[in-house]
Amino acid sequence: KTNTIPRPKEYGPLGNLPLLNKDKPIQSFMSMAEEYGSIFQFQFPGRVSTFISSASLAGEILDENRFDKHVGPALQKVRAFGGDGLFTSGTGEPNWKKAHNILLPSFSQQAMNGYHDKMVDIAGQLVQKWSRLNAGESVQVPDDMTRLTLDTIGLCGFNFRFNSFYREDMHPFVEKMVRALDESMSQSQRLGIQDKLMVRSKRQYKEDIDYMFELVDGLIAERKEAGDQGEDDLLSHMLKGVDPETGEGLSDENIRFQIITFLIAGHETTSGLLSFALYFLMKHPDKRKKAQAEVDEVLGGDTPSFKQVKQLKYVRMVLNEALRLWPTAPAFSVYAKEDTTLGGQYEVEKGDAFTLLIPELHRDKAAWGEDVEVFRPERFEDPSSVPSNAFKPFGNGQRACIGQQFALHEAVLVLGMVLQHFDLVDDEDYELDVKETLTLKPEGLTMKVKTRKEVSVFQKPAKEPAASSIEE
Ligand code: FDE
Repeated sequence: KTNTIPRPKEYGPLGNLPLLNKDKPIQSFMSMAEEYGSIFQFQFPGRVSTFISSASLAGEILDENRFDKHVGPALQKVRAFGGDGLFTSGTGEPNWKKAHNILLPSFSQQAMNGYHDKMVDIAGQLVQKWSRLNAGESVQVPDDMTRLTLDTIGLCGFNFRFNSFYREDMHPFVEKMVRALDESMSQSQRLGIQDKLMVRSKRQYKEDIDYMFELVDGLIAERKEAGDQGEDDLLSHMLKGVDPETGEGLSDENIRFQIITFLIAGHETTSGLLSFALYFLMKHPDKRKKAQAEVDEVLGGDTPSFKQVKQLKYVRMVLNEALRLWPTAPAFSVYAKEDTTLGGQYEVEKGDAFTLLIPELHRDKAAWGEDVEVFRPERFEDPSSVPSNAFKPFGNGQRACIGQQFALHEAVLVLGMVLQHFDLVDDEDYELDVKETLTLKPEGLTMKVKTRKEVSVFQKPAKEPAASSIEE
C-alpha cells in the first residue's frame, strides 16, 4: 500500500517551475504546502524536491539513524566559497568531524562568557548611534542589525573590526558576500543553458569570491606572523586546536572556509532574527512593555553582565517566537541512509532527499494549536510544553547549528539593551515584506526609536556586582 507523494500540475519540460516565485521560493513552497499538504514534491527542470512540513513527518526525517544531512544543490553552489567548511560539508567528509570537534569548545557556554564584553562593545555602538538621532529620523532596522552582527562575529571570531557603524555603506565584504550568495542561489535555479549564458554574473561571482578569500587569507596570515598574543577567539582556537580523534589540526585552506562560513552563517541569520523580533515588538506594544518590565527589573540602568543576560527569560521567549514565525534559516535537507517507508505509506529509496520547510513546520496546527499565526511569546514559557519535532530553527542533531548559543546570547543582549533604552514606534505603518536570500529578513523595515524617559534607568543602582559568572 504505497502511495504517491502529491505534486502540483506540471508544465512540460519546465516541470513545476512556473509556479515558483523566484524571488520568494520559500514563501511559494509554504503556500504549496497549504494546498498540497505536509508532504509534496516539486519538479524542477531535471530534479525533484520533496518538502516536509508536519511535526509527525519531521519526527521521522530527523531520526539520525535513518537520515543524515544532505548537501543539496543550493549548498553545493555555496561550496564555491564555503568549501568544506562546517555548513557545506557532508557528515562523512573528514573535515566536518575534525572541525566540529575542534570548534565545539569555542561555542560552549563558557566560551560565551569570554565573548560577552566584545558583544557589549558592539551593542553599545548601536545604542549610541540610535540615541544620537534627531527627532524626525528613523532607523533602517535590517541595515543596522547587519552592521551589528557582522561586527560582532568579526570581533569575537577574528579580533577584526569591520567598524560598520562608522561607515555610510556596508563594509565591501558584505556587498560581495551578499552578491555571491545571491548568484549561487540563482545558479541553482537556472536551467543549464541559461546558466551558461550568464557570463557577466559569473565574472562578477569570481571577483567577489576572490575578494573574500583575499580578505580572510590576509587575516590568517597576519595572525600567524604576529604570533600568539593570547587572543581568545575562533581564529586562535582554529590555529591551535587539535582534533582529539585524529590528532590533527585544520589546514589554512580549511580555516579560510570556516571563517567565511562563520561570517555568513553568523551574521545574516542573526541580523534577520533581531530584525524580525524588533518588527514583532513594534507591532505588539503590549509584549514590548512586558519585555521592558523584565529588562527594567533585571538590568535597571546597568550595562548587562553575562549573568543578567541569562536572566532575561521573556526577551528570550520573544526571540523564540520570532524564530517560530520567521526562522531566518528557513530550510535544510536530509537524505535517507537506507531504503525505508515514510508516514507508513510512502516508499523511500536510499539516497532520496527531503527538505524540511521550517516556517511551515512552525505553523503545524496539530502541534501548536489553531493560533499559529499569532505572535505569542508565552508559548515558550514552559520549555516542556514546546511540541516535539515542531520547533527546529537551529536544525537538528549533530548537524544542528554550532552557533546557537552564540546567536542567542548576542540577540538577547542586544534586544535587552535596545528595550532598556528605547520605545519602538511604527511611524510608517510598515507592512511586512519577507525578503529571501539564503536567509529571510523583513525587507525595508523602518521604525522610530524614542529614548525612554518614563523609566529613570540611569539612576537605579546596580543590583549586583558587575562581575559575571557562569550559570548553565
Ligand atoms: C548550522 C545551522 C543550521 C543547520 C543547517 C543544516 O542542517 O543544513 C541551521 C538551521 C542554523 N544553523 C540556523 C541558525 C539560525 C541562526 C540565528 C544561526 N544559525 C546563527 C549562527 C551563528 C553562527 C556562527 C552559526 N549559526 C554557525 C553555523 C554553522 C557553522 C553551522 C553548520 C554546523 C554543522 O556542523 O553542520 C550552522 N550554523 Fe547556524
